[in-house]
Amino acid sequence: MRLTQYFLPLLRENPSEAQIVSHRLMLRAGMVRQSSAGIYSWLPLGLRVLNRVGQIVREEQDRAGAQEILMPTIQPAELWRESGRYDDYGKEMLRIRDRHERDMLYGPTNEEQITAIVRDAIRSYRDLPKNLYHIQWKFRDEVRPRFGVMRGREFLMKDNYSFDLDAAAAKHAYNKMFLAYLRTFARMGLKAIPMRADTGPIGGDLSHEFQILAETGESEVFCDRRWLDTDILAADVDYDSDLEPFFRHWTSLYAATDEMHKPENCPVPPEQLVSARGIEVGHIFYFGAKYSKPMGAVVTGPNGDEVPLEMGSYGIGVSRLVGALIEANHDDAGIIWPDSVAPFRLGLINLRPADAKCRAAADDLYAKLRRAGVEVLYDDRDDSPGAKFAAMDLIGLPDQLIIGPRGVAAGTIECKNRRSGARVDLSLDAALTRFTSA
Ligand code: P5A
Repeated sequence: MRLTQYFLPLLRENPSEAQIVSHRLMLRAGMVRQSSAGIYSWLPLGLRVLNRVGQIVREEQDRAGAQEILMPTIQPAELWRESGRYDDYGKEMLRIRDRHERDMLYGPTNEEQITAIVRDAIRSYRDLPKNLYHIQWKFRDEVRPRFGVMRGREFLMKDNYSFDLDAAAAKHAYNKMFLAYLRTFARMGLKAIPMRADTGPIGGDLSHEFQILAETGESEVFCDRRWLDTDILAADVDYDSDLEPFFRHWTSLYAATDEMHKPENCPVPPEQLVSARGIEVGHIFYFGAKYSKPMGAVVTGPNGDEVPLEMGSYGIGVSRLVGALIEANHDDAGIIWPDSVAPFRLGLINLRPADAKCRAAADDLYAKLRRAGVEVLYDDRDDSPGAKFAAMDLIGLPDQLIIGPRGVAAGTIECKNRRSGARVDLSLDAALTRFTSA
């Protein structure tokens, strides 16, 4: 993509409304613009990251055996009256009346909707297990939307729902998602610690939040100091094997959110306990028959008796992750994207677009990289070198290739790694090979 053609409205100054670094950088790097409180438009650069995050989430859901669907954002109120949550949910729910005076709502979550779909389609235990997910916008009329996309009112969530015959099978489904979440966040280069958590309005009694430790986190969290030195690897475990030992291993070190942490019962001695702030990027729940029972979602079991479906639900804050990734990956000059979620793999800077030789060399390299399938953002603007360096550092692509008159005369190009700052001069061919052979 040529920068002269790209819609990338960068801001030089820090926007005064942004209190935390990710919000500031998302606005300055032209990723999002606020539409109203807690509601954002995603611009080309931001949408690329959002889609890449969504794609990693999707691949790990598919790997774990969940199947993608797409449910609507607008739901009928009757479904929520069936479960009893219509009144419980309070002012967070955006209620809408259609032209026929029917009560509708903009979904804050989809437990009721999916339970109705599965109830109407599944009759026998032989149809189980099932696990269905979607990536869809939600609306919660939060009292205090803040920190940009971190606590929005409209936000993108991956949510999925598991359906099983009995508690043991449902726990296996929970364990699968537990593993899938560890893998998902690890692939983004994030250390998300699973913590025992409160279940709030979703319900049930088994629940884990996945928390990234960050000063700007909204929740207070507690964990064993040893978590700080633990590498959470993208473990490759067979999803069909017994996952209990795996689950026990990853929950053996203490970690709990504020609501669950009771100092008097904490097994970790005070000197070994870390108290920190966390960003909740995922939350999983096992709630058994909480929705299936009132909504009549039953199957015929092996003995011919009717049993309510055992359910769990599992959420990842896809749009929140974009902010969380920046909180975890930035410096004074701007964002530093991990390769796995970067909006473009490479930035190509032509320092002197007016110089015919520079232009020819840069255009040629750009064409070759594109032909090789490398995603490149090519700064072909007529601007000062300083402005170009600052813009490239701000948007944080993993590597930069810099072409200038001196290099062109010597047949070389400068290659700068955004994270380490390391610079090397390479021949044009070597630069091409470096980024096309991976
Ligand atoms: C699980 C999936 C649920 O809603 N129902 C379906 C369950 N869980 S949750 O914890 O309430 O939300 C799941 C994740 O969504 C993100 N999230 C938000 N992101 C941005 N702005 C918000 N206002 C917001 N609220 C929730 C979080 O990452 C959360 O873990």
